[in-house]
Amino acid sequence: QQTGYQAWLEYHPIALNQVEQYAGYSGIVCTEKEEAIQTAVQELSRGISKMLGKELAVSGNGEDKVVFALGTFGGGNALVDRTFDEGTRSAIKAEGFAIKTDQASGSLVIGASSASGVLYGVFHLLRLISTHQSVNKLDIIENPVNMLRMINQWDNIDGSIERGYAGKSIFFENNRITTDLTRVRDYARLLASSGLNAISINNVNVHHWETKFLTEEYLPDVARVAGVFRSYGIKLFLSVNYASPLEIGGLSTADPLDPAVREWWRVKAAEVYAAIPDFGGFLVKADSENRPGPFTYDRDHADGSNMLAEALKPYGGIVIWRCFVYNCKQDWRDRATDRARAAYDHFKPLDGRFMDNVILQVKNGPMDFQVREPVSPLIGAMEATNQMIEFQITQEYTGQQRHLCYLVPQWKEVLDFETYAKGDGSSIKRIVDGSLYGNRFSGFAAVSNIGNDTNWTGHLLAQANLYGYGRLAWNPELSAEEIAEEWIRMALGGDEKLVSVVMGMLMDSWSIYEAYTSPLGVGWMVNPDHHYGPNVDGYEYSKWGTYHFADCHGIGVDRTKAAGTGYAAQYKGKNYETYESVENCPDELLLFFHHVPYTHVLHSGQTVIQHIYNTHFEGVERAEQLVAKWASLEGSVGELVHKQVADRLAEQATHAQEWRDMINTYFYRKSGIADALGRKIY
Ligand code: GCW
Repeated sequence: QQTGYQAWLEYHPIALNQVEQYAGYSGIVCTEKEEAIQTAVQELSRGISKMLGKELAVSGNGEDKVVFALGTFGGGNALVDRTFDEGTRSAIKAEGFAIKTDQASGSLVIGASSASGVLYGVFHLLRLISTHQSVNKLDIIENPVNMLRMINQWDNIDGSIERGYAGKSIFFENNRITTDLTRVRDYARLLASSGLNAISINNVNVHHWETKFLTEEYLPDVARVAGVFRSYGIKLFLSVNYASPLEIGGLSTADPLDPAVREWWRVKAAEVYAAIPDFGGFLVKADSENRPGPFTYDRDHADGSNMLAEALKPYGGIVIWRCFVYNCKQDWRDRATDRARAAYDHFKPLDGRFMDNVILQVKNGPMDFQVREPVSPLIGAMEATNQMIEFQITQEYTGQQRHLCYLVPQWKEVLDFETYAKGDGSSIKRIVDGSLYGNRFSGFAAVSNIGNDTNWTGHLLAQANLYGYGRLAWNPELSAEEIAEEWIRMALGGDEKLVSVVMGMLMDSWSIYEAYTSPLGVGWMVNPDHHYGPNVDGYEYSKWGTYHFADCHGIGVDRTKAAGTGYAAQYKGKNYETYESVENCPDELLLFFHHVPYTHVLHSGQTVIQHIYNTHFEGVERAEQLVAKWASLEGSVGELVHKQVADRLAEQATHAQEWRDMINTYFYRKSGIADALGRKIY
């Protein structure tokens, strides 16, 4: 009975009429012993055995047979060396691969310049087979577009997960690192198979016990975890506490310019690398939401991050420094402070001061992973600084994996956004892949959405977000539909009706969620703290003020340069002009940039108030249609899986009504304007 545990590596058996094309394959040829290559061999045999029902022998030679051959160029596999010419070899970068069908023998040959490249090649081939594509005439060259393709776990040592919606941590329990790492290994498979190559395993909010990960009390266990990820070509990072020298070092300061502090970090780095020679580096949340940082010592983020970077540099390590820095105690009377401005205001002036092994990690939007935000204007604004983008796979503000929300279309919009940072052709994806400014380091990071729930993500369909994130990090040109289709076929099976129904559900889901939650880009309107469910004024009247300024006259935040906080002026050229102008600002972001009366007419032709009513009524109807669509699939997916998703969708439809009713009644009572269509508003 399918449970979802295998996720997209379910490897459904291939139908008999399709198996024929594989009938001749008699073995796997591999000559190399390197760990990730051995992993690749195991993965290939496992996938083939499940899909084709045959066990393949592994040998070092198979020139006269029809085989799967794999290896690095010049690594001793004659088939690999014979198959790929000089041109192909030089086109393959560090983690890339080539796959070719050898026309003479029919053998399938995977070649790469590194062991992890071979592993990615194997997963690619398995993906082709499991999505029923022909392998008769393959001639593929693939290189990952982004250098760092990273996952951030927000897991705590007590087993809880900050913003986790799929059970407890698979890494930690009872204040120790888990002793049985089987599940961690299965997670590593999922990550590598979607193309990811880096992971930080603990929460960016580093508390008391996690601070000790850098000590001998925990380091050997951390090293064991690193070993598991290593076998899948994934580098391990740790989130570190900026105040470590105070908390575990016995020093009286963490001042980044203090020689004793610098020395402390140098020694620490040496200890970490002695335990984990290929350690990735540190991820740091500093001076953010009450976490310690260089501000305490009147130093800035360049001072703080460079100190760590200097310690890691001899080992090739990097510092990933988060830009989620803002004043979380803004007073409602203070209309000049604007959280949206904060990252840019803090970091832009520091451009050019960061060491070349520091990367700034910037959230995709200026606020915090709302269903709709503009793209962060900081991305691309620092030409002399390495940057990477941070997405949130875990659905903190997008339904917490109780609601369906396929996020790949949202991420695609962000990646395709034209910043004009260096004139035309300066899209976000070209900044974060390092090509626009020729950065030394760059890439993607995202907050994971998994826990120890059997199906990993709670809502089974939320697996598509984890998978999709990896695929996009590998190649941002893939479309949201292509990615969805791959996931559906691999995880659920290839029945055509199933594929088209689930595809429709996934592709509509973001817009449905947006429809019944906060309108027109204004965001928030959730319950403070846990962030689930509607509460229009929750943050309006909280200490962590994040405002929409709705009153009886209108709603929205004036972020114009002319009359508001000036945030719009952080954008370049045409973007600034578009957002600054109430006429040109796109509807979906109107209330993010402007405060308007409820009677303001949108580009859609509707007034703001009528738009709110319409989208909320329609949003619920559309959520109800999701239930019906999934119901039509009964029998075409396993019973357990069907029921699990059906339950979540039913809950979503009910909860969407609560959203609709709360939002509609709020705005009806504020505005005094009735629904033009006379529907029931409480
Ligand atoms: O999204 C917010 C979350 C916090 C989180 C913070 C961050 C890890 O509500 O839980 O803390 O952002 O990104 O640092």
